[in-house]
Amino acid sequence: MFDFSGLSNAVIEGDSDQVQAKVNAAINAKVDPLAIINQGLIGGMNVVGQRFKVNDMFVPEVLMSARAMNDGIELVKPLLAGGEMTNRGTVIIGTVKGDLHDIGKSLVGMMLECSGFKVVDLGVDISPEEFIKAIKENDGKVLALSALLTTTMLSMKSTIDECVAQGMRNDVKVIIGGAPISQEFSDQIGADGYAGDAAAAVELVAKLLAS
Ligand code: B1M
Repeated sequence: MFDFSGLSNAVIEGDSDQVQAKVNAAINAKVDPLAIINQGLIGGMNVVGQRFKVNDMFVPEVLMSARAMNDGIELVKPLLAGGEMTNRGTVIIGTVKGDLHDIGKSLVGMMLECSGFKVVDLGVDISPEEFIKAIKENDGKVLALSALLTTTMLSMKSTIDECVAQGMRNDVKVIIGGAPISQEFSDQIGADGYAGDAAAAVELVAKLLAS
């Protein structure tokens, strides 16, 4: 059983060199790549979140932790790749208007890509109009919206409303996720589904495209 606490602590300390060393050790020990991400890297980031909340950590430290986590993810990424070479469908993903959080969204995008979907990642602070434009330009079959702030959750509804207004709602499945999001909220705003983490998002997209 691999001890993930050292890896999590390196993320909390924002020590990229240590994160990379410990991720490499885990890879060499043949630890499941998803466990490295979920238990080691995200496990550390969750502690960062709790400390940020009680002002025990501040923005520069949080950003260093985020960067260290991303450096670790980059090492694990090639192990997750190798899904089907065919495109199982194009997913347009982005963080909604007013929201700059991109770590979870990027993780979801990466996992989808590794599972054989084509992913168009628009980045952060994306308006409903920009999402619509990307769906049209890329023949998007799934729209994946991320929000981390309670104040930006409503932008998910505006984006879905814009799909309806453009007459595209029946042509695109909409999934939503992010720390403040729930299935109840998904039902309220008329999304096709909610996923709590990246693995669940992959399952949900596959299910929606099969139906
Ligand atoms: Co922000 N922040 N932040 N922040 N930040 C939170 C979200 C917060 C909960 C912290 C807290 O107070 N405890 C809080 C929100 C409170 C609320 O609204 N309820 C908060 C706040 C208040 C703010 C600011 C307003 C702070 C300020 O300036 N006063 C500000 C807002 C800026 C803005 O967006 N306009 C802000 C800024 C920042 C930083 C820039 C410093 C940095 C972001 C860096 C970046 O993303 N490049 C940051 C960070 C890092 C966090 C915390 C600490 C960590 C978020 C994270 O990356 N987690 C966060 C606290 C927390 O969540 N514990 C916090 C790791 C990531 C892997 O998890 O994003 O949840 P997560 O993604 C998960 C799932 O949610 C899910 O899968 C992922 C993998 O499991 N998921 C999806 C995500 N998107 C999905 C989409 C899907 C499906 C699943 O389908 C489409």
